[in-house]
Amino acid sequence: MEKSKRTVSYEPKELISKDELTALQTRRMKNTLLRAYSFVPYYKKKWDEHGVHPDDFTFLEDIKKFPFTTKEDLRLNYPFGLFATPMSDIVRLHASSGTTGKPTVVGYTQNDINMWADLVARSIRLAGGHRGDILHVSYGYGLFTGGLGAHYGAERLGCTVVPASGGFTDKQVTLLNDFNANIIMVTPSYMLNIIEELENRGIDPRDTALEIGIFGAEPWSVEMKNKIEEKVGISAIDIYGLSEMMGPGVACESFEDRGDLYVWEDSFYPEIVDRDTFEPIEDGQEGELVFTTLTREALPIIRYRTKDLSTLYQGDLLNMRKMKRITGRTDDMMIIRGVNVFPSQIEEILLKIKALCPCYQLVITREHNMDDLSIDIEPNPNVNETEINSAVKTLKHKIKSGIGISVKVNVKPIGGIPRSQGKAQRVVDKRKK
Ligand code: DLL
Repeated sequence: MEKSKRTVSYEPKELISKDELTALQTRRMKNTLLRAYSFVPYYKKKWDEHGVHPDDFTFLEDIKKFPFTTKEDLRLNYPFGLFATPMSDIVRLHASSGTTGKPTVVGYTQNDINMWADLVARSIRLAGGHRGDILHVSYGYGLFTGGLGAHYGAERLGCTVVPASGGFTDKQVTLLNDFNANIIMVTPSYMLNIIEELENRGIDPRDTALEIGIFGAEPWSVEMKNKIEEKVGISAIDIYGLSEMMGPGVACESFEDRGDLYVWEDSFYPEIVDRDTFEPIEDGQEGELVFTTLTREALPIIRYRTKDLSTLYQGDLLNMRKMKRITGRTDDMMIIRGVNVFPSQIEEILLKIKALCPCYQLVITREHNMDDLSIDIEPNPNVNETEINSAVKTLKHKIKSGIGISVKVNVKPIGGIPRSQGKAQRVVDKRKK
């Protein structure tokens, strides 16, 4: 199917009116609160201490009376303490490995798995996918929700799924070529490795059958998106999700209304709160995304603080609101000599410099109580020394004038920066010893 001929079809559930949506969300939210209070002792205790009860909820804005849930709450209840169903009803477990401490464990009933598959199928459809597409999944299969989440959703839509998982990039390229997949689901950073491997084999990525890439699981700048679209000749669609809500498919960009993502508000109620005070803020302003599950049976989560920074607003296509592409996470922010810097700001500048390869790492060090940021970069192949020196100069200058910090730049040999097979590690913090 040619890219230009793709159309998106919608199901009645997605075309719900604003009033119907509000009524549905209110009903589902009430059930979720009752479920959490009745079946999860941790919520009961916390809300009793806080002086709130599900009876205090009548309208959607009443959700603001309830306390937030954080990753710490999940850790404290490791592994199954927040489950609202007996283990005999849990058919699947996933876990996300944090950088410190215990992983957070999430559980699903059969209904949860079905709902998840429906929402991922809906996301792939919104991204332009159809029954009959050959869909290559390079998100990792296993405890990470990416692989199996994408897999079940793609099958639900009726795609032919290639469950490649992450890694073995040479094999991925062979499969992509031989099976003629027209959709790929993968992290944007791993897509860069696949592109590199194709090029190493002398294959122009534009000559593959790929038409659509559905990328997520990590922050990626608009520049990265443009670069992938240009190099592969595909539509690079953004998909968002987190294990605490279910996995991929909480929100997705539309093929027909490009830029930003529609939130599946009939299943997840989004709020934005001030990143410092945690006070709720109006649509249209940036802050931390907070979600409440509306249909989860096994793991109802109320007002989960994601640490992801975004803005909610009403799009044109659906009555469910849109969220802006994630600009960063509150815990991603680096403070370099008093200046707040997000890795995405550096990526935006770096990717505009043609002589540099899009793989990079930011290294933070501390000397004499002062933090320093250096950027490890690789040049593109076939770039000469003069061009590299000029690219380094441009990079330093643009970061100084755009962000206001001085950085060191280390040019590594080609292949010198570790390639990701899933989520890329963009920041190496050498201060933590
Ligand atoms: O990354 C689920 C997922 C898999 C989403 C595949 C999309 C595709 P976790 O491992 O729990 O779940 O990590 C969730 O990843 O809070 C964000 O910080 C980040 N993230 C996910 N999608 C995006 C995106 C999966 N599209 C955390 N843009 C989230 C930016 C994203 N960041």
